[in-house]
Amino acid sequence: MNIAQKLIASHLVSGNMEPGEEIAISIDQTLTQDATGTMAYLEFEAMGIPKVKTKLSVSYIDHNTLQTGFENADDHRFLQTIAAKYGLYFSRPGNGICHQVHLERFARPGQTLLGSDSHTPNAGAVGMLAIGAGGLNVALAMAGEPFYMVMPKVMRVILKGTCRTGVAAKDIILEVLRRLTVKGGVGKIMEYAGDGLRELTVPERATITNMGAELGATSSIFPSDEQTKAFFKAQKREADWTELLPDADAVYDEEIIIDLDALEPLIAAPSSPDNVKRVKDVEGIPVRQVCIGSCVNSSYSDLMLAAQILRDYKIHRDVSLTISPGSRQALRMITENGALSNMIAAGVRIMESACGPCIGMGQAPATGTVSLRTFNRNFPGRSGTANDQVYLCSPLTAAVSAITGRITDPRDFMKESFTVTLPDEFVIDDSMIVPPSKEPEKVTVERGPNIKPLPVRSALEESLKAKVILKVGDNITTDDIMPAGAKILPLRSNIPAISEFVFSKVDTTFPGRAKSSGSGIVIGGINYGQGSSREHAALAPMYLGIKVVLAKSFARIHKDNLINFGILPLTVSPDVYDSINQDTELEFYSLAKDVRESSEVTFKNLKTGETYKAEHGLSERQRKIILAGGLLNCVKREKP
Ligand code: MIC
Ligand code: SF4
Repeated sequence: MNIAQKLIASHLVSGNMEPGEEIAISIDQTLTQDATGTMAYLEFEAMGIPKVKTKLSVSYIDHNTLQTGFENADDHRFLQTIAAKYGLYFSRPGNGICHQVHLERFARPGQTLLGSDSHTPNAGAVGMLAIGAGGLNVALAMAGEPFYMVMPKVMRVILKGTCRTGVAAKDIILEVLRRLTVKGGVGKIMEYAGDGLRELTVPERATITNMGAELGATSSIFPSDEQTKAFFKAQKREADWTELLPDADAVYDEEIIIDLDALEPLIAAPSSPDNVKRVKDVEGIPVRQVCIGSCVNSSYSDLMLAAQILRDYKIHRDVSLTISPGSRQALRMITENGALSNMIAAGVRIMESACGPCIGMGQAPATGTVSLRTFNRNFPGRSGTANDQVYLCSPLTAAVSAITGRITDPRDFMKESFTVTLPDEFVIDDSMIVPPSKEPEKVTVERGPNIKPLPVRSALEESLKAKVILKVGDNITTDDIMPAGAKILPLRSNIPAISEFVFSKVDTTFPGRAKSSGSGIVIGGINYGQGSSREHAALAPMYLGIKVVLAKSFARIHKDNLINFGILPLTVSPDVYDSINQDTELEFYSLAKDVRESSEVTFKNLKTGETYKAEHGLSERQRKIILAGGLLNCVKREKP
């Protein structure tokens, strides 16, 4: 078996491990972050379970740390008290980004992790099967329920050789994205192998597994080997380490080979992580902002790479360079070894250890200017500026370009080769991780006015007549459906308020039109709902009356979220897509019956009289959820 199969087999609760079949696996650990966590814990509370049933569950605060009003602070209090009451560890604001801290302090080879954030596969860097999911799925895992998913194919990515000077781990994953695109990983686990792994440290591996999310992959995983052991030793967690390797005769469904010796510095141009070019091809473009950080490139090693380049230089006068350390551990280490001081001397702006600019929490770039970021996503407008031009690159390319003021190939700039070796010992200080209360019955959950109850949908209609409220194209992201950023993100615990922003970057009239129609439909192209795990991209449209989403294909997490909140995802052919327009009225005359009894749903275009068929492809379990109007209704109904 390969590593992915070993991990699935050792956690399999039901189903056959045949690619495409629905399986269920047990979950050892969960993580949530604040922007998805408030809903996840409201959902968990609704299940009426006194204590989490996982081996370990951690609640992090890292997204909503810009407290411009009471909302985020209210959420923090709610999350801290709920963690204390229900048996969770709580990582306080300022302690770092969930994926970085989890890797450092909690991830374990051989275990499973479910996180309400799409970059949860970051922990795959240490041989953990780590999967991103909607908050409700994470809530169920905390309640001891298994996680259901389609058995993925396993793609072996063989890394050969060693990266040359100026080439970093980020360039490896950008190369994978260049070859496979943002939908190339859908239904797959990416498993890394080859002699190139020998030199690749855990933080570098995490850059690669983290951005597997941009491929649409279910997860990404590395073996747990000597490099992993060295990382655990340096984190003073040697006892948590176990070896995990593929069998010598392991079989894979697909395979690609990357020759690291031949790899060049790469960059994802606006506005998609798969719009990958050679840095050389875009060299010279003036840059006004450079941001180093986000969960993909904010480790101690990433910051040290940048610090070594910036030493003895000043940042170009037209460039604003920010750094957001991924964790307090990383921040303390660069503080104690003097690297931070060098960076301050060079002119960096220091942000807190949090997601920050990656999710538009400050640092929106100036109009019409280029922002170079070490982040993982450059979806349109995500930075907070309309028509933004965000490029994604390695910390090397970012630091060098901050000095020159133009996109620069680090190989032309670096006089010497900089390598950052894994420290023998990381600074260990878990004082900002609060353990669960020993007297949970005495803890009162604090609920400020920003915490609003969860809306629920009624059972699926027997028949439905509804208008298409919006028609969109391919690769629509959840940032398009439910934007984030400093203004909208604080409303994550308040569905009525946040629903006013659904599709606001695409069509500001959407919420009003959907609400006044009472029932509505959205139609999209390929890979609908790619990107984040935010269930608000399903919950808020459901609140506005959206009942069905028609698309040529769906991204995994978003499809699950739609089902969880009772919106029926239907796959349509390109012909059907072409013949349906915005405002077309459709009639589903036997909707519930079709879902119950067939794998297809029949519906009619009331304008042209044409009749169509669309696949729902739902498993027995998913049919029940849709018919009940969502997963919470099922869970409640099953309770005695
Ligand atoms: C993201 O990077 O888009 C986020 C913000 O971390 C999301 C989660 C969210 O929307 O809260 C993700 O990646 O799942
Ligand atoms: Fe935070 Fe950005 Fe990572 Fe999402 S991708 S978890 S917003 S740092």
